[in-house]
Amino acid sequence: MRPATDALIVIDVQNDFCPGGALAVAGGGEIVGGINALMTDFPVVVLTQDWHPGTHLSFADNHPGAAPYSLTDMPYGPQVLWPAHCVQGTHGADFHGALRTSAAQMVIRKGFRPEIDSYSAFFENDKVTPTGLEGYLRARGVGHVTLVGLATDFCVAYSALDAARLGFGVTVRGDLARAIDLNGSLAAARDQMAAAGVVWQG
Ligand code: VGL
Ligand code: ZN
Repeated sequence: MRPATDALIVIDVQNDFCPGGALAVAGGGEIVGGINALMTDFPVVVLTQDWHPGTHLSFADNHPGAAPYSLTDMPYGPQVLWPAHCVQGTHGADFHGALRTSAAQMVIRKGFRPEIDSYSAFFENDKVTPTGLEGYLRARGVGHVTLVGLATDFCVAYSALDAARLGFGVTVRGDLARAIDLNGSLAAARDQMAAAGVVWQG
């Protein structure tokens, strides 16, 4: 077991991000076994769950005429328009069936406000609205977070960058994460994480 100050944050290992899902990430299902095994090493385990209302403005369907994966301008900056995914209460929003969810003490839901997306586990995409995860981790005395899950270049990377900005030590297990890789987003995310001092393993 790692020290009491070490947390594992499992990002969005949900059906819609796995093969067969609405926003499937290639290889998304193959990381589940390794994540389950890693959970046993950590005293603090948190899961995040992308949790959108059907009216969410990150969905291309809610912008008539807009194509999935195109960009739009939101008050907080550019926003990719995604296929509808992880709609609250649907099978797509459920965790992957093999994920050992019982090992987690905390589930953070994010992206529930229709007008703002939330990639990061810490802040919504305006970079100021908190999810509550920082307070939870600090209250439990956490100083270092290890991140795994989906997708490497969106929710994992945004979470890693926010964690580093908040002063946590941050490791991303690249072998237990998979990327969407939209227009070079994986290379850009890896550069930003490296510049922020995030340790990449795997
Ligand atoms: C994610 C796109 C939209 C992710 C969530 O989990 O990386 N990506 N919503
Ligand atoms: Zn989403």
